[in-house]
Amino acid sequence: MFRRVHNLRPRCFATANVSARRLASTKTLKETLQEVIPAKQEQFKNIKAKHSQTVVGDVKVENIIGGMRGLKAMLWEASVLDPYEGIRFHGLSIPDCQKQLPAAPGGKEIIAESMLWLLLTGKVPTEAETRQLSRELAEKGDLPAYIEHLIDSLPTSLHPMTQLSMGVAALNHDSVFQAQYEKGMKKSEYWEYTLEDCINLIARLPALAARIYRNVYRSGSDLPAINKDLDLVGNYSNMLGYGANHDLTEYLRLYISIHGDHEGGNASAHTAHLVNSTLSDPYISYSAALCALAGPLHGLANQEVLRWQLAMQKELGDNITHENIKDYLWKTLKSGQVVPGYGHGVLRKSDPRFIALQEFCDTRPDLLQSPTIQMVKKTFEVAPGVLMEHGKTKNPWPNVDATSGCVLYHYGLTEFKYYTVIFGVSRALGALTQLVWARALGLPLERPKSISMDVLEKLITTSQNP
Ligand code: CMX
Repeated sequence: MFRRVHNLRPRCFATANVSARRLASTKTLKETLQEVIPAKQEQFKNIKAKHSQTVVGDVKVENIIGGMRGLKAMLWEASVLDPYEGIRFHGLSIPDCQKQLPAAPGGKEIIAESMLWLLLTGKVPTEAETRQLSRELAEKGDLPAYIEHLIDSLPTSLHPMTQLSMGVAALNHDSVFQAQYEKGMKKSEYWEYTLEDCINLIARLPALAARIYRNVYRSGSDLPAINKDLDLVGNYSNMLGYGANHDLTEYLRLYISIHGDHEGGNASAHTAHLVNSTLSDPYISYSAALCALAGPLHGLANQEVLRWQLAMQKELGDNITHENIKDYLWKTLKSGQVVPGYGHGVLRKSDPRFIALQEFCDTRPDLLQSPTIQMVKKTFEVAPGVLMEHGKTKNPWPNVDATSGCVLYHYGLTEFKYYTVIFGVSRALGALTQLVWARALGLPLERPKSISMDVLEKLITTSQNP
């Protein structure tokens, strides 16, 4: 499945508790997984055998009626989200990843392949491993003809996210997991075929997403062929038609990498996990996840931020001051709408992904001059104060979507209905790789208990009068 190359460079393990360096020949992704899975299976077995009845938290009524916020009820190995510090991928913060994960040749930003490797194995890949994975993804990246026909037959007025979800679902025609399941594979083999499907899907997402873009916004113009020497996002940028813009390609690399995973409880990752727990294959599991991502409280927020910012720009004209942004924010809130790009289900500080993207802008003079980016900055200077005064949101600080789309807009990728599709290409890194772990650990069908309000009231009475 993967080609083996040899490399005697020292390589570090990323997991927080493993800082050892070792000398080793370069492994394939599957070989690396075969190495790390037994220890994790042992850890899981031990927890299950010794601690199944240990109480590690309690369930409050607010958890039941409040969308299960804060309820620790799901295993997810790739990342942990601290409300104040933000995301860590296998113990590495975003700045750690920016220092340690390989970039593209000639580039500086993290690439999807190195993040994918980290999320899946918990290890920082070597340069050679990263290039090897890039080549494998490029070799597997072409779309089957039936998918091209399907996508080309859709009305261009159909939302790009609906098209993406349909295309991903239809790719399950080639699911090896499904084929092997029908033949009667062993449970211990589930993860291997899940891995194969996940890698094939991640490889094909750029061509699928780019085809949707070309059909909807470029009259169905032809896509360039996949360049086997380029990384996944380099090819994606090329296929979208922006490959000549090095800065945009670098931005897409950074954005797609750091947006790849955000714990397991977010709506898209959780949906993939839930659907896959029924042993639906990774394609239809991720197709369902994309439907969750398409909601304005989740992934569609980056589209909504742009729409909101442009409406503000139109109304306020050239003379935008802190004072009139404040008035505009109040107008939004008083009309009963949310301020897109602000607030979060878990975070209680500015999102480090927002900070990383802002830092990217700070290194490019053209972005610093951009009226849209300047407005993001000015809004950031005012919005938290307004939201605090408004007093509803638990987190008045910006999330990643407060800025992500505005940079794309500046670089000429102005079709903001498409932005969530880019998020969909990105979120596959986390949501799909963790399906491999769910199957390797043999996690069961997910099936929480629901109760009615009458039952809840009885439970409340019993707990108040024990
Ligand atoms: N503007 C106005 N009101 C907001 C708000 C915002 N940005 N964020 C939260 N609130 C409101 C909620 O609507 C809720 O009001 P009600 O009590 O009337 O229902 C109240 O504040 C409490 O909400 P919360 O507990 O702080 O936030 P939730 O966990 O319920 O929701 C989120 C989180 C992201 C959906 C919410 O902050 C929001 O709607 N933000 C704007 C949309 C957005 O940017 N989404 C992208 C999230 C990033 C991602 O998907 O990764």
